[in-house]
Amino acid sequence: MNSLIHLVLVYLHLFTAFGAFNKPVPCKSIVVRKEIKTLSESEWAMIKDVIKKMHVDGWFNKLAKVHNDVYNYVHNGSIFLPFHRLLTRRFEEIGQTYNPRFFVPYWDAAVDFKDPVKSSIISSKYIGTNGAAGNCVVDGAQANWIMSQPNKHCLRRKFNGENGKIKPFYSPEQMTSIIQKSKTYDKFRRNLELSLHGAVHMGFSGDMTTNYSPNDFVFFLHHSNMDRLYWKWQNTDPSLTYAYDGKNPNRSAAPKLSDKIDYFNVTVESSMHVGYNNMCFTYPDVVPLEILNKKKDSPFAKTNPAASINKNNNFTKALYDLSDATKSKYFPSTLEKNPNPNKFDMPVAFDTKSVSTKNLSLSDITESGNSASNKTMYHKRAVKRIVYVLKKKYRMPRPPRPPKHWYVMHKYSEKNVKKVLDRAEQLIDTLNSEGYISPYINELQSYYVLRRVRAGRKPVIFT
Ligand SMILES: [Cu+2]
Repeated sequence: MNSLIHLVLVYLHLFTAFGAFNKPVPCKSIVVRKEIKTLSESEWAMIKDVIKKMHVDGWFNKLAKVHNDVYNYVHNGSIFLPFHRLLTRRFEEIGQTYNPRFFVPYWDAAVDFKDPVKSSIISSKYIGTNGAAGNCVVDGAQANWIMSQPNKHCLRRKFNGENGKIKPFYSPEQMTSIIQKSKTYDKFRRNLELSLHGAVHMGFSGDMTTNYSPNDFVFFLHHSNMDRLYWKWQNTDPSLTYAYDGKNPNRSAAPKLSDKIDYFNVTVESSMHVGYNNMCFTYPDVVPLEILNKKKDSPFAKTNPAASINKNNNFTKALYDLSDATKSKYFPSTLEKNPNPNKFDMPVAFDTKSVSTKNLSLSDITESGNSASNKTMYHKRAVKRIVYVLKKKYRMPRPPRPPKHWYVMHKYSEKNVKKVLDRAEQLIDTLNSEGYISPYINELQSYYVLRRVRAGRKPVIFT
């Protein structure tokens, strides 16, 4: 008898334990969140039209208030990524009630790391430029918007650099290293939140450095990108898809997958699996594991994720030229035979506005009077000259350290921030000391020039 009761109890226990992990429900259709620079004219016009209507109907104000109400809980802790995934998705779902084709594009700000204001995104065609009088935004998709949270004011931006510039962001190389090196969820969350996440908020300032940052559409473009990097990391290994550990501020218990996310009243677990449970979106350069594993009936089947993306392109190859010591310390996946494509975030990105043909002219890097018969000599001298010019001119910059009020506002521990940023700076210094030229520097062509000459071909200026 006793053993029967025991058996029943064990059965019940197993049953409830199994029941606690709800089987994710696949999405019927999935929207692909494209990079903002890759949108067609009509796609961008549609998105601009939808966000304008959302603003008129008060949705920006509502979501900015939500973000403020839960601010101290959803930053500086484990719930940071699931909460912002849900907030961005909620914004997208509301937008889809205005136009079913709506999606939240992402802005890969890392690509524009060196001199962010040169990005074509920061222009009247896209999201507008720095605030004018009173720091009010007067051009772009949100020109002259008046916000009501926390009180009536113009949407504000006050770029953090000198002369209307934005100080450097973290690079795609840094993001790639974070993806490859973060072995636990909380390490990944911390590396992302404290680096590129903070740098973009601080770069724009104005509303972007208040609790009401969703007032600025840049917030959603940026968090779409944060979410892309998170979803990418989740797909680097099956054990990471549902990984969740660390600590949450203002909560004593350890974070659990069954935790409800404040305001949205859904569990962390149900938001984890993109492509399921209303998380009906993906990104063009994330290859879900189920696609890599050729799972049948995947909700991603129609989104055509390119399995080879980012793995073999010329930008990724730049990392393979680094020394073995640097590769094993910062980019261990470059030493793998057949790495998972999600372990790289080095997209081929070519911003026509920021590529200057003036910065490096042919006469800067070649010498006149070379003949084909003097090829070896010519290449040797050309390489030497190019390396000299490039190394001096095109070092990767260190992003600025956050100011004191940023730590205080987020309740970040100064020690933790220092640890993350020290390591980030070590990578930048290492790359510079190896003479690495990032393909994302604005003078992108110089990189190709160098590669061509090293390969023994005549340098060509790309225009
Ligand atoms: Cu936030």
